[in-house]
Amino acid sequence: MADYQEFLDGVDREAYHEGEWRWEEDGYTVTRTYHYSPPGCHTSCGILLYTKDGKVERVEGDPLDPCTNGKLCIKCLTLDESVNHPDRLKYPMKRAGERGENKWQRISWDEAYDEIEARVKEIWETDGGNAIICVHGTGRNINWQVPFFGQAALKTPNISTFGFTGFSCYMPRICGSIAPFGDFPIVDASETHEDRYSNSEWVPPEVLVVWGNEPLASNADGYIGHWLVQCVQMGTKIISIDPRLTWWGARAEYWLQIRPGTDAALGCAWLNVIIGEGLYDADYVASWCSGFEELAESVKDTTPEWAAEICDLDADEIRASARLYAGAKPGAIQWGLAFDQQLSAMALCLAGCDLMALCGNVDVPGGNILVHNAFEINAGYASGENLTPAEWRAKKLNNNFALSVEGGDFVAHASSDGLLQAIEDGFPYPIKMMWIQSSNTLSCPSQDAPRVMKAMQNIPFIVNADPYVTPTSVALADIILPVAMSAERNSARTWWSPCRAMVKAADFYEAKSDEQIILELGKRLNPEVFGQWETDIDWLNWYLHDGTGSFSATTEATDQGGAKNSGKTLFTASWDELVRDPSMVGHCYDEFNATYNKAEKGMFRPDGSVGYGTPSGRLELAPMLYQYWGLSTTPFHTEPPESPISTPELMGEYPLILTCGGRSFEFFHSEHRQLPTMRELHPQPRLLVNPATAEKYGIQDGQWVWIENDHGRFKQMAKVSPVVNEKTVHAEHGWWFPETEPSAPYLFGTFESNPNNCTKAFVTGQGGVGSPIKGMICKIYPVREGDTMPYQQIAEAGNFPWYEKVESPRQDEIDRFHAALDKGMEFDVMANQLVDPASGERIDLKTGAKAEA
Ligand SMILES: Nc1nc2c(c(=O)[nH]1)N[C@H]1C(S)=C(S)[C@@H](COP(=O)(O)OP(=O)(O)OC[C@H]3O[C@@H](n4cnc5c(=O)[nH]c(N)nc54)[C@H](O)[C@@H]3O)O[C@H]1N2
Ligand SMILES: Nc1nc2c(c(=O)[nH]1)N[C@H]1C(S)=C(S)[C@@H](COP(=O)(O)OP(=O)(O)OC[C@H]3O[C@@H](n4cnc5c(=O)[nH]c(N)nc54)[C@H](O)[C@@H]3O)O[C@H]1N2
Ligand code: SF4
Ligand SMILES: [Mo]
Repeated sequence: MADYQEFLDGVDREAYHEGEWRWEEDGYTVTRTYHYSPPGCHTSCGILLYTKDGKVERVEGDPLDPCTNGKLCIKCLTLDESVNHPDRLKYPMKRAGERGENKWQRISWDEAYDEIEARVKEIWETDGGNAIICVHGTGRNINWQVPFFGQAALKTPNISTFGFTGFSCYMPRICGSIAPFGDFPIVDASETHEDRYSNSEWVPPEVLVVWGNEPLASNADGYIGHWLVQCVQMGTKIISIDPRLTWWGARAEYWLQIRPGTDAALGCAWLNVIIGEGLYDADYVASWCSGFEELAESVKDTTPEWAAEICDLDADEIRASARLYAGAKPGAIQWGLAFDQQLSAMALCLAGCDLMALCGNVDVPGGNILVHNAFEINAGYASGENLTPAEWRAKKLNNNFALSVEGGDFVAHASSDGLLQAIEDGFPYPIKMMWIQSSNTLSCPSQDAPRVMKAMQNIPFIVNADPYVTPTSVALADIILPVAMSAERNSARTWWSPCRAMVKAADFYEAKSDEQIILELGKRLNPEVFGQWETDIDWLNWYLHDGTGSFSATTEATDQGGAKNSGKTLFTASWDELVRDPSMVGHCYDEFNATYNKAEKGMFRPDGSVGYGTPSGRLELAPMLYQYWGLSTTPFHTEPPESPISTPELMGEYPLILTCGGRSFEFFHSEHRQLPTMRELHPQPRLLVNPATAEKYGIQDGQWVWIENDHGRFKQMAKVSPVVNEKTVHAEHGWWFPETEPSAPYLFGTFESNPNNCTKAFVTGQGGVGSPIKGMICKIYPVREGDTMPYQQIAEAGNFPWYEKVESPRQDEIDRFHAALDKGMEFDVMANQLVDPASGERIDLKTGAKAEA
């Protein structure tokens, strides 16, 4: 497809019913729409759904869709398998036995709603809305819906991806770019233009740095990987920074096989070369950036030789690759999850932004463009904030409550560690209910999964809304609600551009869409707000036209720096028109995102003045917001907590570096494990092991091996391959085995292959952000008959024999809290003081000293 015009000319537009959203063909009804979760994905691609009698029978890519040009991944091509699967949850169910027994009784939606309504209202009376935790997973099609529900209906500020220490997905990159840039950068592969690769202003990046991301398998964060393949076909050169050889590394000018968890050192070294050799765009920096002196001073000693030692790279390659990026006009950086899953998260994100800014690659064609959600349709964490009563909102369990970090509350989510602490210790107050919508908490996001399961057993009431029965449901839920999949759902979304609509083409038993469930329950819990909307489509129209608030996950960032909280969207058509109008048929591009050099045009600042959406109006190489948040204002490297450098004494026992979670084409996190096609292609979890390492430890290709650290162990099947080096192994995440025993303690084998037996809660980087998921150490050895399996071990002893619990960094305060409560004192959460109800005397929890009210 390198010649895009040739591709377009080759498509028979009439045969594909251009301008039509639905037609009849060979006995099928064909619906032109977009896929978005469930089943999960971060993006949404143009599909043609072939249905018969309300059932999906076939799916094709839509070649007339400008976002994707008819290309689909295997997950969408086999959508019929996931939507029609017999394991799907068909009716609302209530637990009939003990938790874990997998005994359920079918109930009606009304019965389910009655019970949920009664429990929520009781908690409001006794403990306040803050005693409810509202849980969502990654950026599926619930991003704006579930937070709004949590705030406006459950009336809680405690909304988060529970279990996921350090906000270690995307939040670091969002906060880390909002601070220096005021907006979020993505690589310009022409995706904001409807005429795509033939757009007259657009050019492909000259050099693309693919860094801690595998865009082809992950299509992560609203970004589709094959856009970048098209760029490569048009001449873009690649630098791959990845411990694993990927499609990108195999085609790269430089493949930097970095030691996991050390990227910030490499970032500092690139900055050192680019500043030291004068390779940056001096005019641009003088006109548009601030903080250059401070940055230059901070990286003057972080030489390639210094970084080579830390990163296990060659100094000359570091230097040469830095020169290649700096010399490119334009250069672009495609960053990924590895940025968030290390202790250096915030510093590394800043290094990435500093590189983009220094080289003049921000908001230029083929560089890193700064984007908003199309038409400023920005409902998100802020959209329902004011609907939570202020007293409960103030009790959000952010890092101030939870951790020892100073700097506090700059991420919109509640802190997972704060929540874990509240559940485990009742500190600063007990948790009474958990609402889970779109997360398989036990199998996927929870760091230290066995600990999290044990903690969740303390929560009196748990509801899980999911299309499938999951290990989390069986182990912990009291009510489970069947969720409609995307082919059964009316919805709309913007994650960047264009705005897209999903339209219902099928039905599945009593499953309801996320929007319907939220609306129906919302009407019971907060009729004043949810009573405005009669149907899901009314609510979608609100989203398209009025659903304001900020996309940004940072409350502070949007108050301080961003220009995104515009208060009104610019979209004027109705949801119905978006779906049906021949000029749109499901998508609509906006002007803001298609415009380059927006700072010159006064498009970032609320008052229309020239500049970026930062406090100073400049690209802040040493951001003021970092200072305000209590973070270092220049990039620096933090060594992983366990590594050859931090803990040489442990390397005898755990000689290998462990990274995990690289995405595969077949699965989205813990999803898709039921599907025959996926399991045929990818039957078991794979541990990548270098041939020399395999030989050293007596491991054969295809053999089950234990991966073990000082915390726990899990087993995966060795895939002996040279794509990782001798020192490193790479494990997969999200595995459970729907074909196996559901009930406890086995729980579909959710602990057997879970790398999160080995990850830890309460271990975070600066600001309480980032955790070292992608940079651990381990040993590997073959699984032998008679070995104790993780599920047995966890059932019998709660965790592994050599398990070391990481306590909260504020354990002394928790102990003081409990001692005081035992003596009949009360806790004033907002003042962080213990109060003697008889005398009125107050003690500061932090210091233990007497305090004033
Ligand atoms: N070791 C390790 N652990 C990791 C990672 C890693 O790299 N390594 N990655 C982490 C990352 S980045 C993230 S974001 C988390 C993700 O964690 P989660 O987002 O919690 O992912 P899942 O466990 O797949 O849970 C999703 C559940 O939601 C259901 N679902 C899918 N779509 C929808 C929908 O539209 N509506 C509703 N109601 N339900 C839906 C699915 O059936 C599934 O059961 O995992 C983290 N865990
Ligand atoms: N098919 C599929 N797509 C998905 C998901 C899924 O589960 N399945 N999950 C979604 C979610 S929530 C997310 S966050 C994204 C994540 O998607 P990506 O951002 O692409 O992240 P990963 O696939 O975890 O890892 C990307 C690359 O980082 C490399 N890597 C590992 N450790 C390090 C390190 O320390 N430094 C560097 N530089 N590289 C390292 C891995 O080898 C891998 O090739 O994908 C989203 N899309
Ligand atoms: S990126 Fe792949 S899985 Fe996601 S919507 Fe597009 S085709 Fe489907
Ligand atoms: Mo993620």
